[in-house]
Amino acid sequence: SQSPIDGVDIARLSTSQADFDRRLADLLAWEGVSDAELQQRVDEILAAVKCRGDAALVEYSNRFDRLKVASMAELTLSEGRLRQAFEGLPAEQREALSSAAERIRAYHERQKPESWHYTEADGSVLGQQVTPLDRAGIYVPGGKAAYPSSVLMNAIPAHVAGVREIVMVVPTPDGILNELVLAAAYLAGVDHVFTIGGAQAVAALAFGTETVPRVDKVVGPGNIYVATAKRAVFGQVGIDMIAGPSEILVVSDGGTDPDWLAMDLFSQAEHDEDAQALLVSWDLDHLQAVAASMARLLPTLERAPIVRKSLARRGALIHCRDRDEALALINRIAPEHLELSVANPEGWLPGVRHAGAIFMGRYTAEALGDYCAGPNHVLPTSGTARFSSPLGVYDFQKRSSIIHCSAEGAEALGKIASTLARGESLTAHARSAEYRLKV
Ligand code: HSO
Ligand code: ZN
Repeated sequence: SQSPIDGVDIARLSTSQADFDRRLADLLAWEGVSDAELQQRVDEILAAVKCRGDAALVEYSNRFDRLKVASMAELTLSEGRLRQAFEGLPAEQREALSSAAERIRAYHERQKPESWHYTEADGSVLGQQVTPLDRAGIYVPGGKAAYPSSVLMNAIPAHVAGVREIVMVVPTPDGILNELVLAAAYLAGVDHVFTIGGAQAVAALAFGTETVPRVDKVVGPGNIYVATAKRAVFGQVGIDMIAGPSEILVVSDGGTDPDWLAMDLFSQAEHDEDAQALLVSWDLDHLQAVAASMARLLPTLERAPIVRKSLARRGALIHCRDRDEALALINRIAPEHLELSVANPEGWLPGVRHAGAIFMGRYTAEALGDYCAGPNHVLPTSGTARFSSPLGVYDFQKRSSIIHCSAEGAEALGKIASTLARGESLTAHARSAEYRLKV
């Protein structure tokens, strides 16, 4: 049921088709595989950086990024260099980046969780203290995948969380620096920037070297080497998610301009040949109208070849019976981005259980959220919105439990603890609790 006659090669599905469930499952399937050979190469790189530090970083950077540097000093950017990048931007870019940063900061300020405590009748105090990580490492991909907006989205929540030191790594293939990326690092409050990348950069952040400070958590997207390295160092350090290709699910009631929706779908499809753009509607004529818009607009895109592939590989126009069936599809797909292009999006919200970010109404293009609305654009992909959340301030903090017993409290708890401890045959535990009993 592909219809290249319409000029756009994209799957047409209908929930009434007998094989709909299987076809949808095939479309959604995504595995970021790394084979045994790749795993082994990554392990070698991690081991080399762990034992030879800076020397290994210099060698790998020369080899993989085609550089000719002699020491880590040449792979270190000063704060002055970041400021210079910011000040050197054309005014329009500088202002856009600054307003985006301000809005992202304001949104994340609201996310800050409070420490809390309560006092019991006997004067004992119980609570939870929230503290930031000491150091966070941010991986920024190089080359064409380098997104300044992602620098803001990763570094600002860390900064708002109160992280003391933010270390950024970004590869510079052939020595090419991205000025917008450096400017974003300057705005977001990044403390150190090293122009290294790949598995070796993840290793440097996780283990530390003579020059690169060891961090407590590594965040940020990367290619398959970076993802494999992040998986491997997890446990020694924290990591964020391992992100899959970008996805969008648009649900339309038929009342939005088809050209707008076509471009919304393209906006995610242009990220990647494996990106996923899905449109769901119960209005068949509307689906047809969006398909016609897509056919007309696709040739006008800069990244038409990528969009074409992504739509043919993983895109779909899905016809469903009604609003309830659309909601069921949303929750089954658990999309990274959900656009509710409908008349009364608030009415839908209580029914949406799984989605990374929800874009409400006809005017909220997903692209606004990618850059500047305020919420984070680092979101759970590949159905992981079932159990995880957008990157946020909470990812750069942890919680400590607080227990402060009064003499009376120690008495009451001591009896319970000693009984349970004796039940576990842990008598030192029992006696430690009993010492504090008055009788
Ligand atoms: N849509 C991407 C983020 C992004 N878009 C960056 C443009 N630049 C996250 O899924
Ligand atoms: Zn995007």
